[in-house]
Amino acid sequence: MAGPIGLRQRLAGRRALVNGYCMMPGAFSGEVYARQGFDVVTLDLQHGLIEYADAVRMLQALTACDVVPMVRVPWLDPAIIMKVLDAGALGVTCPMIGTAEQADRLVRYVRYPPRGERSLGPIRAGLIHGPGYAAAAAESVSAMAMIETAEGVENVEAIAAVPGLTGIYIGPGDLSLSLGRPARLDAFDPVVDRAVERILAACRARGLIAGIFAPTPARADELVRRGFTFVTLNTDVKALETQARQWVDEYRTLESR
Ligand code: 3PY
Ligand code: MG
Repeated sequence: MAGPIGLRQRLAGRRALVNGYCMMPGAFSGEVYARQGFDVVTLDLQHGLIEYADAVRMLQALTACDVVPMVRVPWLDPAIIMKVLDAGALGVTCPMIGTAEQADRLVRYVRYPPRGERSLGPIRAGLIHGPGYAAAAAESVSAMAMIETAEGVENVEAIAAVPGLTGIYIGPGDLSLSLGRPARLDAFDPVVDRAVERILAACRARGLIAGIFAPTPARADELVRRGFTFVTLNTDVKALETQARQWVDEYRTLESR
């Protein structure tokens, strides 16, 4: 029996995966967002307003949608990583990975023995992804390490060499701040750009998924043409904010004629 469709399976034959970030708690808002054509939807438990119980309901909603469900965990903490995987997330993105030792811990929390130390009990994951879930987990469940500090950049080649890592995801905001540069997401400062290039090269050398956040579709396209294979198109909050503001402004203009 074929295993679940995780990031690698979804990427096969495509140039890049388009990811949507959910910051808002709510099964319905998550479902609406997940039905807009994204390949992947990531529930953000780091900066988003989503708690674990919200995440479970949102993962239930995502099961009815054609997306790979991912979670950005708040930190490198085995408890929350294992809980969201047991609840059905097909991978985690972990912020602020700075060393190969931290990347190795991430992989160990995501992978079952012998490679890792994930505890066996995929209570919802087994139910929805099928009886072969645990056997297929090494292929279908992703471990994405976020590199977003100067330390992470310095160690990126060693991080990329950690066996069992699926990919690296760049947080350009934190990375810019850590490098002492303004956090610009639309066009990188040259120092940030060099760091981004080094991370991309390390991913390419190891055949890892290379992910990054993009504030606009044009920027996402630029980054994919540069070689990224996973691109986040802003967030659900920004989508709501932008569209609502545009409608109101448009109406005010019409009203004032
Ligand atoms: C950052 O830009 O720091 C991020 O974490 C984006 O997801
Ligand atoms: Mg960040």
